[in-house]
Amino acid sequence: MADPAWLPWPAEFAERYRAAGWWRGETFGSVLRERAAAHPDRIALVDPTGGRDGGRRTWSYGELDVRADRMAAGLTARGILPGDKVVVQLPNTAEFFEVVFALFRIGALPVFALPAHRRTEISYFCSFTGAAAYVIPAVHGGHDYRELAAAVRAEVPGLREVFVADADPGDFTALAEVPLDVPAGGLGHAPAPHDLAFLQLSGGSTGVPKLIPRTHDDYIYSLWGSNEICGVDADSVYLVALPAAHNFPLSSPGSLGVLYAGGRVVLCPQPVPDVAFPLIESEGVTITGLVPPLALLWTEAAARTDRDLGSLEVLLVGGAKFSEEAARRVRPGLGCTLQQVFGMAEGLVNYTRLDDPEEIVVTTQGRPISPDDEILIVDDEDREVLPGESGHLLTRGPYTVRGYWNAPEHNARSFTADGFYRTGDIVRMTPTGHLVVEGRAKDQINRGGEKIAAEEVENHLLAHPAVHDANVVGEPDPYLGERTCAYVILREGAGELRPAAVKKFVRERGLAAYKVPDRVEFVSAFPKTGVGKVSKRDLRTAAPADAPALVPAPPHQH
Ligand code: OOB
Repeated sequence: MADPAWLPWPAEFAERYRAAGWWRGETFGSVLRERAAAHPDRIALVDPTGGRDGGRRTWSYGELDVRADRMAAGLTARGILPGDKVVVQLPNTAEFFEVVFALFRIGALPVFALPAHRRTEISYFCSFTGAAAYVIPAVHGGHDYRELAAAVRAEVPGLREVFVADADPGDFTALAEVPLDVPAGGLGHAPAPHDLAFLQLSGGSTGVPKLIPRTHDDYIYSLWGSNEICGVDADSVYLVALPAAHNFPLSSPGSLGVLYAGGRVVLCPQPVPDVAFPLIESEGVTITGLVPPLALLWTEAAARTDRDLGSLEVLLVGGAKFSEEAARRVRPGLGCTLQQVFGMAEGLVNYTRLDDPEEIVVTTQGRPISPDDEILIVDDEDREVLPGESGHLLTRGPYTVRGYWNAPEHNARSFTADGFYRTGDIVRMTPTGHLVVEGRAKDQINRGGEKIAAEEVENHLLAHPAVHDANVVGEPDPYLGERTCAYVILREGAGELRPAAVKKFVRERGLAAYKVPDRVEFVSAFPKTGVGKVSKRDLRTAAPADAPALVPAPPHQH
């Protein structure tokens, strides 16, 4: 069923990708069915804290398959139909997979929210997609999602159902009450391989996040393509350390890649060494993926741990630039092979290969999955740069989308007329064909892998009655790589305002905590470019103490 808000690949490209064998004509629902038939008793999921007594729980492929069917039947009975959108905000628990595979079976589209998202983001996802339902934990990480759901419900009356993956659902429906026997004759509809499977979130550089429409065909290609490159097979044990819904731990090769291969997925409730290392030891984890700050933390902690990490063969690091020095420490520290991964939820994923020389592994961000990934590196006028020079990365290919969901204006800016995605990344290509990420042209802060659109935070700052103008930029941080600094000009006569009050204001607007500026600096003017626009580049390089371009604010404003 074609979604009118989605731009599919032009027919000649779709035919080419099918003929090349990249698109195999499978759906997530059919893949799970086949794996369950082939090896019903093999363990698919290990949820170390998900049991009734808070202990370890495992689901075999057969059990996951039956659960997905029953959940699909129950959701259908509650009016979730093919093409409906369902915002899924679940932590790293087995229920995440039960719900998501049930939606895949129905042909309803999960919209993948992160546990960190709050009222503003979730209300936007629900209203923008016209979501039929929203799925939450009761409490996670000290946050009560039922309160969040109540606030979202009040803002988005069209949201019909809230399901709570917990015994104590409050005013909503417990997920455990949903499953039903599948009616004779099945669910009545099975999605086609070229149909949309879900909407993924974009890191974004605009005022509101954009949604990325992915099909069964294209996403499944990125899974098995990743599996081949990362050596994932039925013996692989993948630890989901990052939030399960993020594209990296979901598909590079991630939980879905490992399930495709018939391997085992272990869910890690928190990505810290104290939680992850015992799981690596007890579950025999062979592969996992981390953002650079966590990779650093793990490498340091490995030197002091009593845990045996010997089963770990591959550590994937990506989401943000991994420094060469840190990359060099991975093998000696953790005793495993490093693979750098430079990917994006819009599609293109690059990996260093397992047999690449060490120098390439520590100094590049890899090369694309597919021979059909087209890479262009261009200057500001879209002309290709000379080989080895750096420029804007544009890409097109069998698992890179042709447009955001329901966003024609953004699409005109983010995609070229012939369908290349403008990644916003500045890269160069080495003679070996590997990409090195040199910087970013998009107005985004990459805070240790978490993406923050400057404009989104600026809009919230501008809503403060005392704020005249605001600019948000990234500044170097030794641990996160980058952190956010908000430069704020106060209104004349606004009186006193402290940085902490500005942060509190942003938090109370209902934004994810990682978007709250790390630092707030009051100024009386912004540095300008030659043509009189605010120069974010000068703001970025303006260290607080020696900022010649910045006129210090009058003392009463500090
Ligand atoms: C991953 O996906 P997103 O959508 O959260 O973010 C994509 C952006 C890229 O355009 C780039 O700016 C940055 O994140 N990025 C990297 C990087 N990996 C991602 N920048 C430098 N070095 C890297 N290794 O972040 C994502 C998706 C799939 C796999 C891995 C990461």
